[in-house]
Amino acid sequence: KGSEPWILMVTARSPTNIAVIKYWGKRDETLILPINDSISVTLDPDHLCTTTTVAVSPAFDSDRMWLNGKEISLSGGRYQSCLREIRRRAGDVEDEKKGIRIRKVDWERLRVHIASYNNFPTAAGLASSAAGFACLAFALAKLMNIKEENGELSSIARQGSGSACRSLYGGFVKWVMGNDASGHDSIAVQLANESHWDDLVIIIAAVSSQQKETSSTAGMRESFDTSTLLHYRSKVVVPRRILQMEEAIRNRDFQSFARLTCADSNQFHAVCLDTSPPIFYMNDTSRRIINCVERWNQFEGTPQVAYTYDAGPNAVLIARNRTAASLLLKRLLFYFPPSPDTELTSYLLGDKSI
Ligand code: 2P0
Repeated sequence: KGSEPWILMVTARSPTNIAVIKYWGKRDETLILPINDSISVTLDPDHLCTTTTVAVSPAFDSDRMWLNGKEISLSGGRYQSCLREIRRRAGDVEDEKKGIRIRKVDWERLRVHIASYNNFPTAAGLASSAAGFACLAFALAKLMNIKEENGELSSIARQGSGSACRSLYGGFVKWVMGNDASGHDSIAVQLANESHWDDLVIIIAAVSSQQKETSSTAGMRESFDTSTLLHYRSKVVVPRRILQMEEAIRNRDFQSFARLTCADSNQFHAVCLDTSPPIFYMNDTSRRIINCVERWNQFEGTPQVAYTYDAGPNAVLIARNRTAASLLLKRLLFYFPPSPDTELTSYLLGDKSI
């Protein structure tokens, strides 16, 4: 109003996701295009999520960002890609109450401020960039009045961090690798929403608070360059598994879901071992948890729990229902009594109590 500088803000929240068919390896590092499709489960937004506020004002003279209260540089290629792609699609914005009118062309000169918070402890070693870039793309798109069409937003989040594109949807999500060199068809699609299979209970066993030694970005580059298993996996194994996983999810077939989830996690870690020099993301505790789950599933005759591990030692355990989840928690607490370095947290897909 008048000559007073105005400010327009949007706040969004985005959960992280856990891949059950893993993404590992890029065919284009700048556009972040993967060498295979992947499938993930998006966690309940009440847990492991990022909250981001984006603001625009004529008083701002540069793009700036704060992460958990500390200013970080936006000069990296990934932030720049996201900001450029978002600005290119910006639309007209009008706020009658505040008397603000921003035209499409104005967005090129207007600067934004971004404040982002993760609600999960960094000590848990689960600080994923997935929730962060999904939230950033979503909040900026709302601020700049961008119409979401054909997964375009997921394609922008993807350019921040590959796995981020899957966090724009709830439930079960597939990141379609696409074929085009431009990356416009490398987008996320929802396979089933969060209520489709709400018996499942996700438990995260944080077994180490240490930071991983090899980042995902560097790790997958090294695997791409040196592991023959990775190329066999992406061409032969994953395409088949994707179809089987889609069917298992459609039919809520836990036996197939668990078999595929565990097999894919194990193959991903086998690829890491097949990389030169080898990458070790799991530790002894991770392997002991695998043993514990495998033995229990074998004893029951039918799988009760699936395990999956990302680029770190923490176990993500998916129980078939609440009964299996409470039995699992009891077992874990018995075999791995709490110590300052272990932490158990349960994340439910549907109901919020266990
Ligand atoms: C996944 N991970 O599908 C796989 C499984 C880790 C193991 O996506 O370089 O942080 O930013 O695209 O997305 C981690 O990789 O890597 C990851 P960039 P990102 O969830």
